[in-house]
Amino acid sequence: MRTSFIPALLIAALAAPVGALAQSSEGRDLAKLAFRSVDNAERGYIDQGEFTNFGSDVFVSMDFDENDKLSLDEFLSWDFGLDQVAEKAGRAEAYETALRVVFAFWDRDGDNQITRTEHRRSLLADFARADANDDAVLTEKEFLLGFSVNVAARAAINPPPAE
Ligand SMILES: [Ca+2]
Ligand SMILES: [Ca+2]
Ligand SMILES: [Ca+2]
Repeated sequence: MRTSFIPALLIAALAAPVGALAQSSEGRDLAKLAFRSVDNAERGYIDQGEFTNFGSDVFVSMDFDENDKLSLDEFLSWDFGLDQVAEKAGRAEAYETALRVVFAFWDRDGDNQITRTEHRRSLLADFARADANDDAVLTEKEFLLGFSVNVAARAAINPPPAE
């Protein structure tokens, strides 16, 4: 099914640039596929409409009980596709912690539910933050480096060396 398949690709791509998949051509292919999935108009960049439309698909696929809110359980039990990568790297716990951080970040009023409005606002804020050169579109690089879910998952699975 499209809505559950694409997010798995999206998250699988997160590790591709610097993570456990970095050495494999499979990882690079996944990264390209994920970006193209969001890049609906196939222009080589993502605009805000594509980004929020994609986010809305993801929201629906996560909202298991269809109450228009995401609980932490729904958020954590959703198959991000990176679970196995984290497991292999011995980072399953850090990965789950990263997902909890993203959940808390998006749950703006702290009531342990992410509403559609909170989700949409968070994605818009993420889009603005990821758009490093402020040209209102995200390149593949901006998307992978700047989107909060990507950043959190990458940090969990492939943490930067301690200083
Ligand atoms: Ca729900
Ligand atoms: Ca909330
Ligand atoms: Ca940009």
